[in-house]
Amino acid sequence: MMRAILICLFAAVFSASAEDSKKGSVRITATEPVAIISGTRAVLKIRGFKLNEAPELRFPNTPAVTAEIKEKKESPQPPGLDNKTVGDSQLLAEILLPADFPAGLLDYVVVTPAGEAIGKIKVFTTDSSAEEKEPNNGFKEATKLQLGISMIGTIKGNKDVDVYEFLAQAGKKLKVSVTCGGALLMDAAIHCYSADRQFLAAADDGETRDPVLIFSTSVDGPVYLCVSDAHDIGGEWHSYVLVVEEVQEAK
Ligand SMILES: [Ca+2]
Ligand SMILES: [Ca+2]
Repeated sequence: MMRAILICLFAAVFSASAEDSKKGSVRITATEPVAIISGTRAVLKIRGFKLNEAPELRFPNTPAVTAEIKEKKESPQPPGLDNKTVGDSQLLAEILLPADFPAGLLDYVVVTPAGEAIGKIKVFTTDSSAEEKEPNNGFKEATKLQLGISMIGTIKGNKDVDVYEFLAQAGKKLKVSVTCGGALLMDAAIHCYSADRQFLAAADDGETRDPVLIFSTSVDGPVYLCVSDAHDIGGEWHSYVLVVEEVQEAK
């Protein structure tokens, strides 16, 4: 009798945990790149759990956007990270975004036999975004940055640093933010320097591992921003968006 009860209990627990694992394990951990551009045929990689079983990627709120899954596979283990945390599978899809698609967030759903995973990807227009220009590892090679324009960059390899230059006005409060495609895989940090290469400010983690820095300069002139990974790790899951905006003071 006792044996039968134990067997029943074991079967119930096993069945519940198998069901939980089936339901709860579809998850997105990162996209690469971190943003896509309207009017382009974008190649988007999505990383997570159970994504290599996905037959479909769809856009529930935007039927004009179409996608074709080109590749599904198990993800290689990134250096210094554990696939149990950062996701062990990925898919690659080609996405066609209409030219008049507005900047904002695009909702998407990865459909798998084990359930659905819901995600959002940033969409920029060509005139609201720019791309970093390598080489940009030093002050002399800095990529020029304009306030309010979203700069898409990548920490391409270990110890890569991306340096940007923009013109600041004395006393104007500025907000610098870096958003990664997957903060589990990339731990972005910002360091900020004056025209004469003096350290001004730095940020590593904000509300998440993505940094936000608010500061102002005492003189007009160029300011340098260095974006890096806090652990000096770079690679294929390390794209980010950098934006510098003026903070509007409350009246
Ligand atoms: Ca660089
Ligand atoms: Ca960070």
